[in-house]
Amino acid sequence: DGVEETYIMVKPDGVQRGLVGEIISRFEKKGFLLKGLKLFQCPKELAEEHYRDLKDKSFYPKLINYITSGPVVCVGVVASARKLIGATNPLQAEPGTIRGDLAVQTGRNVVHGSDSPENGHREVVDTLADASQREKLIAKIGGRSY
Ligand code: DAT
Ligand code: MG
Repeated sequence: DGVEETYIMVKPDGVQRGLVGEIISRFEKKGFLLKGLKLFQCPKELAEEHYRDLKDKSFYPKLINYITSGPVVCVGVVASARKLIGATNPLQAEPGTIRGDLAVQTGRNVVHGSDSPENGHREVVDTLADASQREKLIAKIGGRSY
């Protein structure tokens, strides 16, 4: 519909550290409209789909292990949200950003945010869609249901 959306995911370290409220609160206080929200155990097949562009990187197996290691919180927001999240390496992320304020390690950077409107829409649909859209995803990744 032409409205930009971003898929935010509080990663397993963020959930385990009790940062879900803090992170969602930043998007709410900024004024972004929440489109969807859920606690989710990411299946390996979906993690691989989500990070498919990184599959040749040396850290890819660790990344997949980490993202599937515990529940994540999926949030869809209507807005471009990368600036609030900050740089991939939390030591380089500006103070005031989520990663700049709350994290120190690239491999434990507490939150994901999609990098383009197209990926934002796709990632929201993949995790927060209604049941009929989920059926299409299951067919696409040829995996189990979740
Ligand atoms: P971002 O999450 O900022 O969009 P990305 O898409 O380049 O960053 O990478 C996805 C995730 O992969 C990132 O949040 C953490 C992990 N990652 C990226 N570069 C890494 C590195 N050099 N070492 C370890 N993990 C890395
Ligand atoms: Mg990325």
